[in-house]
Amino acid sequence: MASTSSARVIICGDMHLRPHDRGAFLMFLADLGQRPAAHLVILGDLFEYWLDGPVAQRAYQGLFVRLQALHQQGWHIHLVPGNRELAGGGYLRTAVPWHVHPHSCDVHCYGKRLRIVHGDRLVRDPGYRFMVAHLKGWWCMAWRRCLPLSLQVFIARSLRAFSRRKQRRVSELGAALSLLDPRRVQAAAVHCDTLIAGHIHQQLQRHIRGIEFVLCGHWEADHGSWVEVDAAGHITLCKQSWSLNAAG
Ligand SMILES: [Mn+2]
Repeated sequence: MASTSSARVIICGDMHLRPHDRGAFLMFLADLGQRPAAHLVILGDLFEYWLDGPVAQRAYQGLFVRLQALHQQGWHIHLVPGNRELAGGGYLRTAVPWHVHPHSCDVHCYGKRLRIVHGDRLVRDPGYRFMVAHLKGWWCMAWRRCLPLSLQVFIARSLRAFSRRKQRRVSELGAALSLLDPRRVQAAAVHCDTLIAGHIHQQLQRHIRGIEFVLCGHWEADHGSWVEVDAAGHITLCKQSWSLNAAG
């Protein structure tokens, strides 16, 4: 679907970029540089996994340079960290001059109140919630800092592989959407009209318990989907493919 040049807010997430990735999302950022400056909200899982430190900062330099260029052109960049950025710290916060919103980012357009979240808190997944609580515990943070980086990378990759296997099983069953908990959607949308999320890797717009609910989709190497909001608060679901031969 064509994108509108009058967009005031562009929302995207679930890029799952690997170090030195130069696929569709980086080309998308280059395309944004040709458009009038607006707000870009990245709603998490920008990275396949993020281990806070100089190694990660160097590995994603190509991405950060593109985001930095947008910032210099007047774009306001926001990050709502996802579950892949659970280990994010000072290096992530300062990698780009972006606004980091720990849980959600609220946007007001012509009296319409939009809330942007990653979406991991909207699904029924007790195992995942236990893991998040565990990873965010101070003792786990301290323990992780004592491990050599190679071991941290091994653990992060193992968790990713486990999560991918689980995701594959769920999508084979066509059950990703059934994990959505309407009560959680309702609770997350208190005091807002529209809730925009990612995490489920689907793009849709529907009403759940009286709330306009939008899933913004995800990114692969050669294509991606996102959401645009214009000055009047109209929401457009967008998707596009890029030729990888054109990758710079
Ligand atoms: Mn996620």
